[in-house]
Amino acid sequence: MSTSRTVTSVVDGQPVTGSTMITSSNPARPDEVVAEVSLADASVFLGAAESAHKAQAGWAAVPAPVRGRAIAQIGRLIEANAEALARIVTAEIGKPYAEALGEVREIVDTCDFFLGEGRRLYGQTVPSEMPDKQLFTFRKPVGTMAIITAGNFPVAVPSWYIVPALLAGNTVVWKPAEYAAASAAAFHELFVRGGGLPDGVLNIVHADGAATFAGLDEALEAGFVDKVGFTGSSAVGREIGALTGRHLQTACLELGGKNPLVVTPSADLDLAVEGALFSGFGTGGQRCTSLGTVIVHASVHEEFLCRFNAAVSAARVGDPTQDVLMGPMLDAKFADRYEEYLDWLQPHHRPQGAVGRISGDNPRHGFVGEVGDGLFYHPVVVDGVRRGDRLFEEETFGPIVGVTTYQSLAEAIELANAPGYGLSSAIYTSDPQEAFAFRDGIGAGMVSINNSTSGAEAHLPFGGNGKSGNGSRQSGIWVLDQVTRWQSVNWDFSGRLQKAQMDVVEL
Ligand code: UN1
Repeated sequence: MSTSRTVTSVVDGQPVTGSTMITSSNPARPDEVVAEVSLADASVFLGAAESAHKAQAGWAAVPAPVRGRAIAQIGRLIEANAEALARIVTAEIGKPYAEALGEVREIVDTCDFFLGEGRRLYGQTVPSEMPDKQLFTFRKPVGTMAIITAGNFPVAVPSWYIVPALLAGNTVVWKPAEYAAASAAAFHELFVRGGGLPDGVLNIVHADGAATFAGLDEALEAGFVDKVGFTGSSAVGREIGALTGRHLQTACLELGGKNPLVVTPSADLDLAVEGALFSGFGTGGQRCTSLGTVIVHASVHEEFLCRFNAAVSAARVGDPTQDVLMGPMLDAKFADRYEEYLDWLQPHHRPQGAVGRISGDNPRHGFVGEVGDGLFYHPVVVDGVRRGDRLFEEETFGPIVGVTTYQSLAEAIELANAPGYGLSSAIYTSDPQEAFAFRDGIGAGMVSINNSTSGAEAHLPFGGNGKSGNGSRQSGIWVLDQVTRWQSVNWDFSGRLQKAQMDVVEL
């Protein structure tokens, strides 16, 4: 299509082309090319890391309040260009336009939060055990961060890393998902222009996974990368964690989820249905926070299922530029993987007694608008999933929700924790004690009470446990522990050598 653009890496302020060209196409209309993307090889990643490394001291020397002002200006420019950026996101990954606009809003919220942090970035004063001596702590930037992000939130999730990283005085090499390259390029351009960022401070490298791993390995070896931020699958997260660990560096890992939603007998069932619908099928189920399994009390199971199926059948699915709950899959590779789950659900692949009826799938579900060869699927509800079923245990990253029943809250919590992820979770109840007991027992990093598993606000800690990550948290004040390291200072003005633990002051 004539409006497609060519996207290249940008290293030290200069465009860098690679040896391979791929296209990023519109998943709603696969013959519409959104961008021609020049993929870099490992040496470009290494060069970008070196540029970032060289630019870091200069950027860290800019007073933090001035860096905060740069973040403020980025936020204003993003806000002024919100609709244009959201349109690119919708065209490139098929996210419904209203959601895409919300995603851009999340960048602005993140900038709003951090612009003031430039005037705080507090350290502490700490008393000494000795006289005429004072202890302090300072937050220092980690240095250069390599940030590798998925394409389901092609602009908001990168901002969760990049905004605090820059604010704290770090420089960045960012590797976005190839299938979201145009969204990433537009974001990068607005950040560099809005913040007036010096060359080398925010580099972008479009590369495939193999080139990224090779380049990252070399960059870590050379000492050009001090910290890695990765949002994506648990499988790749393990590899990133292992690679980073080999170089004695750390990674902030935000990985998958198999997020449960518990419906108790005291729940407002209509509210629970609305929550399950958005949690399960918003973004086509392709959020790390998407709903995996509804765990519903046996006494309200039939009623919940009946209302849920009706809501799923009535949901608008189709052209993401229109008012729909769900557009197409993000990209062919996700559609292919999702097809495996659909195949598995076919009766001849179904293990004896493993799953119950596929109740919400309605092949006659009308799609909104022209869907042609787009990567569109019907939303599917599978009632009767059980422990051990793939659908119960695995993150599907697609528009499919399992349903199972429980008898006691302890059983519900056990089922909710069973798959071993621990990102998000939800409970619908009108009993505060039940809500509190769930909060206490659930292993997830995030808990919603009478709200969706997805749609976290941008200033609360975001992150998970178990297979969902390595315990790191993003967002709000908490992400500062990812982008800075504490330096402790002890200042002795006694004029003599006072030895800790040895020159003990007696009362
Ligand atoms: C993700 O899918 O990687 O809480 C992030 C949410 C969004 C972010 C999801 N704010 O669902």
